[in-house]
Amino acid sequence: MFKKLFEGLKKTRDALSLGLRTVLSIGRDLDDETLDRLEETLYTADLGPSATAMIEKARKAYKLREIKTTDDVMVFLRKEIEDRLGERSELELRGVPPTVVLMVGVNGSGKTTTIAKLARHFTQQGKKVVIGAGDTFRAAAAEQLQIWADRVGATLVRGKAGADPAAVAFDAAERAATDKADVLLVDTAGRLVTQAHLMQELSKISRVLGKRIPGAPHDVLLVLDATTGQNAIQQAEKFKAAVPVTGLIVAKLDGSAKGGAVVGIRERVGVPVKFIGVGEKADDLEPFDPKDFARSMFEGTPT
Ligand SMILES: Nc1nc2c(ncn2[C@@H]2O[C@H](COP(=O)(O)OP(=O)(O)OP(=O)(O)O)[C@@H](O)[C@H]2O)c(=O)[nH]1
Ligand SMILES: [Mg+2]
Repeated sequence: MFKKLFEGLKKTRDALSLGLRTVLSIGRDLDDETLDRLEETLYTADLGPSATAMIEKARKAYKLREIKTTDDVMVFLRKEIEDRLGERSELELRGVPPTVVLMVGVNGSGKTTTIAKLARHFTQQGKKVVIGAGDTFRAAAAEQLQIWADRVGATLVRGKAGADPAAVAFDAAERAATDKADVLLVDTAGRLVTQAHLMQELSKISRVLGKRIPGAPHDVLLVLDATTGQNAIQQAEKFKAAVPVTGLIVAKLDGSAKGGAVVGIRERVGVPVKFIGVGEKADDLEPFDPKDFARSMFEGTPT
């Protein structure tokens, strides 16, 4: 399990490694210049403002002689990253099925692929999964999902091309309820955060689900593209204003050297990261583990 995360973070680790190795090769004793250099290095993996904040803290600890060596500072930074990422937070199914999960995000962030991965995650646990093809905007979207649904053993509920996505969501909720499914995963079309009417459409889909299944959607997952880096923070704020986002999924971590942005995103958005996507296949999804994440980023440095 840990291996996939480790491989997924390869580009990020590569971005960090030269700088970290240089710092660590300087010698045992820490100084201000080395801390500056570390800050720059963290920026190469898109840690952004979190890098500045962490180095500030490290500088204070250094002044107080709490950390003295380059080894100490690596341990310090890893712990900082872990703390900033928060506790591990899993996607849990409720006692009363179905648990309804609404997937939202900008165009191409990885929503549909992530639905397929989640469907597989649950069917493998013997759960009954219904998927709602709420992206009625692109004709190919339902086709893409049908192939995935067949492959992972989930039931797909789809509407006609151009149908009201909220109506499809309602039908899918109906089906999930009558079939006594454990999980309903609802896909939505990608949208720009500036498209006000499309952002409102998400609230409508959310409301309609709640009309058929009490408390639904129980989770609203925002899928972010890791290659977006720090900009994902603004995206998340806009989605949070439209729907009650309960978790983040950072997809395409494998294709990004900006994995460090996850730290800032988690901190600033204030919503836990539930999963990370580390590839295009159905099993390239991992529950997010802050400890493993920090460990993978800094692999090869003193512990
Ligand atoms: N490498 C990699 N590619 C991914 C990952 N997740 C999704 N992709 C790819 O990203 C592209 C877009 O994925 P989709 O799942 O269609 O994205 P979407 O958010 O549903 O897109 P729209 O519905 O058009 O908004 C596809 O080519 C996927 O194979 C991932 O974790 N890693
Ligand atoms: Mg899609």
